[in-house]
Amino acid sequence: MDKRRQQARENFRKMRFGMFVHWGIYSLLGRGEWVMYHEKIPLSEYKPLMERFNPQLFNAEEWVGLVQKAGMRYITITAKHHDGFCMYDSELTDYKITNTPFKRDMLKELADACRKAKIALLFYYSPLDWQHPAYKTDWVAYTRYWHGQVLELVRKYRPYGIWLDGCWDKPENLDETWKLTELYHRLRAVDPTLLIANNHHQKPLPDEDIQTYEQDLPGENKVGFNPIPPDDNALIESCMTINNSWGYNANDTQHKAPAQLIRILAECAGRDANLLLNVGPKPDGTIQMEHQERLIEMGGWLRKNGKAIYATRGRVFNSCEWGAATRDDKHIYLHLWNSPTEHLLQLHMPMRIKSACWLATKAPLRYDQVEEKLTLHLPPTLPDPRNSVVALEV
Ligand code: FHN
Repeated sequence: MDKRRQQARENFRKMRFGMFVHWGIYSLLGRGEWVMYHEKIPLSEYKPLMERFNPQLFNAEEWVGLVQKAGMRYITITAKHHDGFCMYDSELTDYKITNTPFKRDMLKELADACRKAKIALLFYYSPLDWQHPAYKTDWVAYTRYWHGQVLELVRKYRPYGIWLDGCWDKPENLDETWKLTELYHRLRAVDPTLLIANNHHQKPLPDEDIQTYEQDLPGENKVGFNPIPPDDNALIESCMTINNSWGYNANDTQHKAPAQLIRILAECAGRDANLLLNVGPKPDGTIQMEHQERLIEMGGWLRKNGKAIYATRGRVFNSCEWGAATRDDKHIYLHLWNSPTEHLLQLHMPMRIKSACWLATKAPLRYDQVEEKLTLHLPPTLPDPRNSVVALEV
């Protein structure tokens, strides 16, 4: 593997936390990104939505500022979702944002803001396309179209990676059907460092870098479409929504509590995975306050505990009923939110512990270690009920 791509993979793993953005003309209807399909809206009624799309409050610098406040290190944004509408100035279609009243190339503005702030930017692209006539009638022509769009995205905007989603629509003989290996080689001829994710829910192909889990922790399959166990040769990333919707849904008020989101981040890191946490911007270009507030609270927690998340590795213990665990060269970090009874946490610890403290305050913590048996004496209530991190120096 190209050494620059290997380095890009390592850096991506260290980022640990990214913002997923699902944004398109569907946001005008406020009922999620599948509204055209679920409500059987004919193309003749759906496509004219573009004539109303004018998100005058969109400000790429503000979005990047929120990402930084949240402690996120990258953004993965929909360049084109299943509806086929392009949120960038594509040369291959007129069905695009620069042909709306907004006129501006949103993806270019975001790419410029990310470059300035050193935030990595990846593009979600849906090979599944509900509007393109060739999708159903001329597979060779459609393959040329969608491959051409992914190539133009990489050539024009130089993203950190590409995140494909929709090949599950034709799952048989995946690589041959979608000509994935051919596309990946062409993409890497443009940019040898490019990372590739493909949310196809099958075993990762050799040239794919990121194995994705959707609304599930890695290795779990609670929602039923993440059956493949984590691949040791792949980067692992879980993508999750804050409520239950990817695209803006005005009626979805089931927003996860900040504590739950902080724990999900720790559980992903504990499984050696990144968390890609989603927002669905409104048709005016702003991100709903309930999501901004949660992200800012996560950023506050990360400012005190980020050492236990960024640049750490997971898979420290086989199970962590009390929370999660991560590690770096000199520490094991225990993420605690389910305090054991009697407030004594007993662990099998083959390494000699040199010290134990609360990461956020550096206050020491009493412990005993007899050979490989470590006992931590926890207080009756944990200092941070959302997730209290103990740093064990090894
Ligand atoms: O159909 C898409 C859905 O709209 C959304 O983009 C998620 C995000 O991972 N992926 C697909 C559902 O599996």
